[in-house]
Amino acid sequence: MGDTLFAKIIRREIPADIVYEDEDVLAFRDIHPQAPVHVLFIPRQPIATLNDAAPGDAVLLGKLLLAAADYAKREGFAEGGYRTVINCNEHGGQTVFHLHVHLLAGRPMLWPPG
Ligand code: D5M
Repeated sequence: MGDTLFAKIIRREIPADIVYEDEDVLAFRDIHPQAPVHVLFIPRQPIATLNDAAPGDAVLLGKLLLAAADYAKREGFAEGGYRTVINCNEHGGQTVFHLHVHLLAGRPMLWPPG
């Protein structure tokens, strides 16, 4: 359990372009960017999907979102806007089963998403 691609990035077993980290959260650039800015925010603690998050993970989930918003402010695109996404399971388009928040920015986003 927990031995996904992202667990390997946390353990520095595979390289990643890490842009932020603290005791709970790691953030790195998506290898297949869907926008000029595409960063993934992941908890160090492995949670497979949003379905697997428990009430005790509430603070951790909040930290992921706050880390994304702080990054947007630091990088200067918060006012212009951005999108955060958590894909869950097959219909959500999830491919890596270590919960992650996508932060996308640098172009106008369409709605509804595909
Ligand atoms: O998003 C999983 C995302 O993970 C997808 O946008 C590609 C990205 N990805 C896959 N492998 C890597 C590595 N090695 N580095 C950085 N980003 C990666 P999902 O929501 O599960 O579809």
